[in-house]
Amino acid sequence: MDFEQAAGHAADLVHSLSTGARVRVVSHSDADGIAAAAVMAVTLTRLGLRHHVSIRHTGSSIAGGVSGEHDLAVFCDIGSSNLDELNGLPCQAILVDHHVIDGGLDNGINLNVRSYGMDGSREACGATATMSLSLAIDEGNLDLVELAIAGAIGDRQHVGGYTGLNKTLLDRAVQADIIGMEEQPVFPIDVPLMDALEQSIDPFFTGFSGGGAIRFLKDLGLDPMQPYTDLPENMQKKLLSALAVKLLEQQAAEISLVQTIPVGRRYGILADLTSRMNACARSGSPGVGIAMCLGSDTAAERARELQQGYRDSIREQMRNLEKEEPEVRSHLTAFHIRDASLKGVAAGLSMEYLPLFPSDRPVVALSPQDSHIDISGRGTRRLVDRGLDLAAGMHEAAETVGGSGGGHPVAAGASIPPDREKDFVEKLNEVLARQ
Ligand SMILES: [Mn+2]
Repeated sequence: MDFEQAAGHAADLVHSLSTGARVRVVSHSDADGIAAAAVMAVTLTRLGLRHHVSIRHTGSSIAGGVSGEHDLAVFCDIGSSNLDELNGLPCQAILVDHHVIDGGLDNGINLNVRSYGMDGSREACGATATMSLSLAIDEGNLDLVELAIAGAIGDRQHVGGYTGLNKTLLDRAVQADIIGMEEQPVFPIDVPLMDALEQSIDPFFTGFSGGGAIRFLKDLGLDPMQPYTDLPENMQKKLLSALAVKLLEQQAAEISLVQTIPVGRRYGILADLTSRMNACARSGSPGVGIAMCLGSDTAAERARELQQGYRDSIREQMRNLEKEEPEVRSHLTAFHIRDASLKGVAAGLSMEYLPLFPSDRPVVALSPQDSHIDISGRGTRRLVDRGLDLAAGMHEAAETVGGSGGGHPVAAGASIPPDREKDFVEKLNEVLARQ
């Protein structure tokens, strides 16, 4: 059976429910999960089915709240490592996921894309898989595809270009004029340039705080208060090339300042929608993210505030790192960070944009807690192509010092005892050297 057929069967199961039936939707606490939950919620609403959405973290019990009163449970972007739990449910389940699945679902329909030969790390995410189910239920749901693509961006599946199911859905959306592919600078274009540049996180410009951005703009003969959109074309070009030189000077790994990006007719720049969903998830308010996707203006406003707060803390972290000298080893760069929730994103951005963090080796952020040290590592796709496997490295190095670790080749984490930091970094450097 192929994925589309299986989605058809799952759609039949949903259609077989009588009006007023109760459906439980369980989804994952990240941007992809929020997008998937929103797609599923709207799909069920349009069918007149009562439903309740819960957002859960991986690693915990996820099916709590599903009871005999429910006629169906749909798990989006989560559940593939909870098969025992799913198989023991008092009602049937549909599993729509893209995470590694170990075992089988014999209490419903498995729509994990990996079970149908798709690459769950690049070709399909929880939200695009859920979108397929939604389309199998009703082709008229194609208008929800903006959410699905925003979910794929949340799981960074757009990096290197859309492929597989993600591409199929994006192409359909473009053809139906629901999404437009537009060439846009990577910084905000409708706010004063000084703010756009000073507040930019990806790319991150060093030295742009405390008036640095204003001086840079004045040196170019530009009015810092003018938004990019108001500049004549020749001045836009002048600014872009000056910024490219600036990024070269700070030895940035990535210097493309203009990108062709998906812009939704309803939600606008989809990466921006993703960033708002992400901020909601990280601040423990996934419900705000879902409500925003469902069209609530109050929720959209709150999500903006959360996004702003999250971006502020990342920027502050990057400004601090700018002044810090990291520990550069032969095969990794390590630094300390106080706020553990920012360690992953700070590791990734520092490697890309800070001159003292070499872009040819992974970055490891260590965040000392009361009883242990929380660790995040980030690599690049290029390094992974050359043999880097951070998950294996973190696992081995953490085990050696009595901790635990794992994740993905390009992004991994570990937790180790408080006094074993030196040994851990030493061991990890050694393992990465072997790779
Ligand atoms: Mn996902």
